[in-house]
Amino acid sequence: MFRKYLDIKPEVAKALAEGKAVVALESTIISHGMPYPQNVKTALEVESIVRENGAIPATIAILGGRLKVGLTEDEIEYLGKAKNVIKTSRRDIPFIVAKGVDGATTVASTMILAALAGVKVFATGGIGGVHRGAQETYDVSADLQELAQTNVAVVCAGAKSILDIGLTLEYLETHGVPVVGYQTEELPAFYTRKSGFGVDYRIDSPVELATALKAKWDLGLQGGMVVANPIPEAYAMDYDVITEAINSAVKEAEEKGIKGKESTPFLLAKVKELTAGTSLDANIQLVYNNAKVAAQLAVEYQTLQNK
Ligand code: PSU
Ligand code: MN
Repeated sequence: MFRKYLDIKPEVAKALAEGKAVVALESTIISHGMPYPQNVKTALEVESIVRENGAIPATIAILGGRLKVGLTEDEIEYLGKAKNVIKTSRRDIPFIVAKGVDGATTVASTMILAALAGVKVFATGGIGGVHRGAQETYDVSADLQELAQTNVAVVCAGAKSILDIGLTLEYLETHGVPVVGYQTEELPAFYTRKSGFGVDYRIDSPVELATALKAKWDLGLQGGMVVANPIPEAYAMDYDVITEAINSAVKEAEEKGIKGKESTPFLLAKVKELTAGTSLDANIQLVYNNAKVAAQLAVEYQTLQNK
């Protein structure tokens, strides 16, 4: 039934049919997470890195109401420039399809489309989570509920401290979502390698990660996995600089009454502005690093599956 809504890029369809590794990539990071032209440049470079590490990239979005698993270079360029692309999470998908318009997929909706196509591994920058002050606002990203129910592993650089990282971890624990540290015992906080919070398990190699993922799904344990991969040391930001920028961004969002789906994009843009763009460089580098680990994981997972 769902197939009539779905356009899988031929190269991706072929890889899936042949049991080759595929890595899903999201598009909200392109449309709402980074400015043009860095967004397009990064998205294309991420695809190359996935290829260099032995997997086929599938950037995911909704274009003209069609669910696209795998975009062409022109489509990525279009998404990066377009002004009217709608940030699309789980609840939005049916309406973007029904109206036949363009939607950039968040972590939640990218997981949904990846799962429909049979893609198991996904690389991004950071996931959404429980926002600071959520005790009052109830602002909890739909990404977390998606991780609880959809079978896709998400390689990210941890959670940004625009969020309440402690509450985000509690939420994931309640919903049975494993939070794995890739070569780290501490959960990274996106721009920095440290957050002050531990991970559930430290895993040091892609094959070990793949083995755990396969066991999870073979056992029918529904849901995803957060693979938290720290930003490379050379690109990590100064803890005090980024903390101050984030605190002032959160304060400004509160004062301006920014709510709902606008909240995350507002905070991301504000932090970038306050750090004179150095956070954008860090953001780009950590996404590259996640693409590499995701491709390696996808290759090992596929090797186990094909045995
Ligand atoms: N965090 C980032 N960069 C991003 C996002 C989050 O560091 O681009 C995007 C992702 O697409 C994520 C979404 O899924 O924001 C979460 O939005 P919300 O909090 O409204 O669910
Ligand atoms: Mn929200």
